[in-house]
Amino acid sequence: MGMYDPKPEDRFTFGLWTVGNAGRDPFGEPVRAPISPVEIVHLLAGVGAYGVNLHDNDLVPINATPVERDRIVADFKQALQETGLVVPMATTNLFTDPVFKEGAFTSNDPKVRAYALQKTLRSIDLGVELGAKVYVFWGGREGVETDSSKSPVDALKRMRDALNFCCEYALDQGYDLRFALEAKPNEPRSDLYLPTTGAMLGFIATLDHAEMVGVNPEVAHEHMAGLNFLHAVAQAWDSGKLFHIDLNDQMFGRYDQDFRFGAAMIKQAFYLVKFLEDVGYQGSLHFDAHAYRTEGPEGVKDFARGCMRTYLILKEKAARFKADPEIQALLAEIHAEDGSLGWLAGGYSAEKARQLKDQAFDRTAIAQRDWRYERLDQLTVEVLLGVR
Ligand code: GCO
Ligand code: MN
Ligand code: MN
Repeated sequence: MGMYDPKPEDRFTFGLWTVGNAGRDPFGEPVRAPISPVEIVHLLAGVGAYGVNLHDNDLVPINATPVERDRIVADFKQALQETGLVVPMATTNLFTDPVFKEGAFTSNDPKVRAYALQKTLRSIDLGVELGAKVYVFWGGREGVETDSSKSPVDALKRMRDALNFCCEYALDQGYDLRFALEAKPNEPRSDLYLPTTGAMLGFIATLDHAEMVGVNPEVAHEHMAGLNFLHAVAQAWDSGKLFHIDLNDQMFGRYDQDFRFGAAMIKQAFYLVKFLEDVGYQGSLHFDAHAYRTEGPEGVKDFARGCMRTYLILKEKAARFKADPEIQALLAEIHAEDGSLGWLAGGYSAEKARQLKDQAFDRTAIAQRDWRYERLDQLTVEVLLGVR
């Protein structure tokens, strides 16, 4: 077994919709034959993944009868049993069917809102039946093309009502389930509500059961908005809200690319992996991406293996960064403190405020400091390029 081969303890997961993606895009028809959920489970087990996640309709078609549903779920469970794969996360498709063209929880039509809620409750039941401990809410079509159609305050209120209802439902059923909200700035709507992870964190504080709701940040979504993904993840972590993560890659300012993890912005991917490993994030490492449209069945496996392998390589690079004497010496210098301002630590007091106002600072001398970040960054790049 190679050192970059995935193991179950790495907690790598893929959605049915990721390796199952048939390559349809706004300009072209599917290029790959459909793969059944049972086949996907075997494919994922073959490449060394730990788990598989799903939308309700990735597994059970929207028109399935209860009898068909039970048969499909039984076959799927059998595939899980045969392979040892688990289902750590589930979610609802509230975006594909035309009924959701104007939104789901935030739709102006109360029938659509109620149907979206019904679909979600059923999908929560399915997820729990399959063993999911995290339930993701991605808005999908919760947004607008024209703000003349809807008040954004009403949209937030409707979203809040729906999530409060779902929280109460899960508690009422005695489910061991936490919710993770996933932000995206645009696509498929022009503007989606709650467009960033930071916006989601602010919104969660307004929910009745904020303690059971966290976030599911996605690399591509923060990058689409031109934001630093690491900083979003760090804020979620700091708030105790990093319940799940969607790994993929995306250039700033482009269409929604969903590239293989590490395919586009390797340095950002490195800092992210380093952070997750440093803080000891224990949730799933979920790849929400798909193979290039040029690929057939072998390319899909190359894609899935590549996501996991790149993560493990970057994890090893992070260890190398930590063990590099020159990098560590520079960091020790950068973070050194002489302790002379130790009295200011530990929060406010009237005495400290008085003392601080009297303190003399030699601004010009302080400003002389040379931080050596050019050297530090070059050393980091050299670790990444494999010459250190
Ligand atoms: C996207 C989203 C979705 C969600 C998925 C799970 O850009 O389409 O990332 O893939 O993650 O619906 O909630
Ligand atoms: Mn996405
Ligand atoms: Mn996602």
